[in-house]
Amino acid sequence: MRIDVLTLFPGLFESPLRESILGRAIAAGHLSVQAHNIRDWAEGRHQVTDDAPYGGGDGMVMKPEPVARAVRTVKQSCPEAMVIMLTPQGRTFRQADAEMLARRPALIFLCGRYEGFDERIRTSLVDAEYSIGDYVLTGGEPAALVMIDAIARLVPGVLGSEGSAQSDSFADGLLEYPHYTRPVEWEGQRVPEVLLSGNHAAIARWRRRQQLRRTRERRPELLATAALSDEDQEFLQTLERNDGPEQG
Ligand code: 4FV
Repeated sequence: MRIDVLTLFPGLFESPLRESILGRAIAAGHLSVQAHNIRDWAEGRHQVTDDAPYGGGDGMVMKPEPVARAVRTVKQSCPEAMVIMLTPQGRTFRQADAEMLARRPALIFLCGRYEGFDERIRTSLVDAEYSIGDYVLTGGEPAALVMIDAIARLVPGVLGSEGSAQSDSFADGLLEYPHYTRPVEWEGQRVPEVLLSGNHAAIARWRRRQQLRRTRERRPELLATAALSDEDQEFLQTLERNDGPEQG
């Protein structure tokens, strides 16, 4: 997969893309990530990339011309690339979006600053708009990094031994089950016996029930879209019936 990022601060992508899983994946050639400075496509001695908003108001707006030149230049070498604008007005990024985007050959992320982009960028050059959440960032760069991380780990070969994406939170639409490792006893807290039993069917059943319980408690709205078996439904009904003490 090829990823290009258009930003006024390409330095923000250096270390995150050098470290750990992403760093190794890029070094191994599983994906390429290039950050380009939009200012390189701005004209004039001062390479201006932003200007005052028509109609007045605070802040500055990113000019269309440098961004358009940047997008068109990158697309010359990658016509199939999907152009993604990071904006609080975009659809909220979800795991399903990460799975869909991870199947694309190439992505171009447009990172805004100040009040954002001139509207004509959105209407003439953008294929999709994403938000990572209902809060305001200083720029689209952190949002692009979040999306790149969530997408890259789904690219074949990236995760390697670090575990599989199959057992992810949200992979089956539910929150993940609790994890335990050594020591078996820590500050008086013991690892649940079933996990020490070696009985894989019982362990799988316990984990599934933990997922259902935790999702019901913390994100009940997810249950409506999760793929639930009859056994799952029965277990949820028992929880419904007796919101009493924990059941193994
Ligand atoms: C954002 C978000 C976000 C808005 C103005 C950058 C900022 C500034 N992007 N999800 N939330 N962007 O807050 O994606 O230009």
